[in-house]
Amino acid sequence: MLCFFLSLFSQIFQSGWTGVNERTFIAIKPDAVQRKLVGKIVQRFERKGFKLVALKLVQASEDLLLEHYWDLRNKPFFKGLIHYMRSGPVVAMVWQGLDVVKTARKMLGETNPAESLPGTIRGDFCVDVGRNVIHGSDSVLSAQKEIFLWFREGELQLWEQNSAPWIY
Ligand code: IDP
Ligand code: MG
Repeated sequence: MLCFFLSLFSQIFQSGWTGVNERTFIAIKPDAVQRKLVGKIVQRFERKGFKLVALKLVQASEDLLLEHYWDLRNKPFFKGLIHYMRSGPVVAMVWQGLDVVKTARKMLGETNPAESLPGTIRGDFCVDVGRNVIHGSDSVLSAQKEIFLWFREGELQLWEQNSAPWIY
């Protein structure tokens, strides 16, 4: 286990996934897809100035979700969470930019929409903690783990964002 984390740490720093190249994993959950919120949510990250590196619509398998939410396996809501996440397709994305992990979490709001300020995604688009429309990695390390879990190498696009000099 320790070896796994040490190797992830060294990968983060060797791969240059820091500074403006920092990446995070964002998933638009099945309720938001059903409620036609995909465009509005993607637009918030675009408008902020972050760079889209990967995007796909996926029906997540049980195995993938068990691994993704492994830390929560002993929570009373775990079974319901897996069921919710399997109830329809998810829009899986990777976004890149300066401090993107922390900033994206701020853009999402709190886990419970009732505690999320207006102006955040959960504050504006949902009311129930069990239907909170979006996932975002909570640290650079979990972002790295989640990106490897949800995407294959070739699915991440390397491209020049023309607006970068106007953002940085
Ligand atoms: P996060 O998504 O803000 O990081 P976590 O604590 O990692 O929050 O929980 C993962 C997901 O589990 C939440 O986004 C939410 O969908 C679900 N969840 C968390 N707490 C509860 C709860 O008390 N009841 C039902 N679902 C919950
Ligand atoms: Mg979490």
